[in-house]
Amino acid sequence: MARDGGELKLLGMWASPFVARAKLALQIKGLSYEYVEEDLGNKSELLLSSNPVHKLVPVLIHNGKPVCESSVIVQYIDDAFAGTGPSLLPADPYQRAVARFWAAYLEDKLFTTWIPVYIGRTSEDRLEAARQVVAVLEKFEQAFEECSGGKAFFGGDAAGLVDVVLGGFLGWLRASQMMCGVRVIDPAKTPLLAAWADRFAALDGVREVIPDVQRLLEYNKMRRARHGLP
Ligand SMILES: N[C@@H](CCC(=O)N[C@@H](CS)C(=O)NCC(=O)O)C(=O)O
Repeated sequence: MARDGGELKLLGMWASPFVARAKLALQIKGLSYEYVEEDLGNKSELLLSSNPVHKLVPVLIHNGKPVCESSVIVQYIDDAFAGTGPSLLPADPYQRAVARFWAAYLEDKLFTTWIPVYIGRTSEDRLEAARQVVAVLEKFEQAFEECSGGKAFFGGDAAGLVDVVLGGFLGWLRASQMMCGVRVIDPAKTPLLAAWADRFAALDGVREVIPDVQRLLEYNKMRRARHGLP
């Protein structure tokens, strides 16, 4: 039950950075919800009927109505529960636009550059992908410096949309070091983001939401073996 008495159900899969994003938004807003783990090899009827277009997790179901796409879900949570917990988006329209721009940057650049770290065939492919992830984060580090204005989070004193979007990836970014030998959130290259990562993970209930690195590594090994990757 959410605090407004409405029912919230999240369809997810534990290793998904997109699902982690939705969980983080719910956690930061202080909303309780029913979590349903999906078997993506055998999707439930509820998932297929709730997200008939993409058939992907996460799906948030609020009072029986489905909301799909993780970034849309995060913004929906903020709108639908505007009076509950901290706001994930700034009130000022320009600052909202800036937050949405950087959330979209992370969405477009980070995931696409990171994917070959996960499924690259050779260790060189994986290494090169990790170097590109570092470049994406270096660019983001500059934005973080400007937008946070020296405060703890991208959104200022409290975590917001951009923090949640990056935070959803944190488990996998931390796992990259063991996957390909490159520390992608490197205190030497992106010191502000390295400090941010520790601060973000220390927020109430956040550590429990970010998937465990060891479990992610085992999952990646299993997926690679299943796809005949070395
Ligand atoms: N753009 C989507 C991506 C969601 C996504 O890719 N979900 C994956 C799990 S990480 C999924 O459901 N995969 C199932 C499939 O590909 O059939 C979002 O942000 O919600």
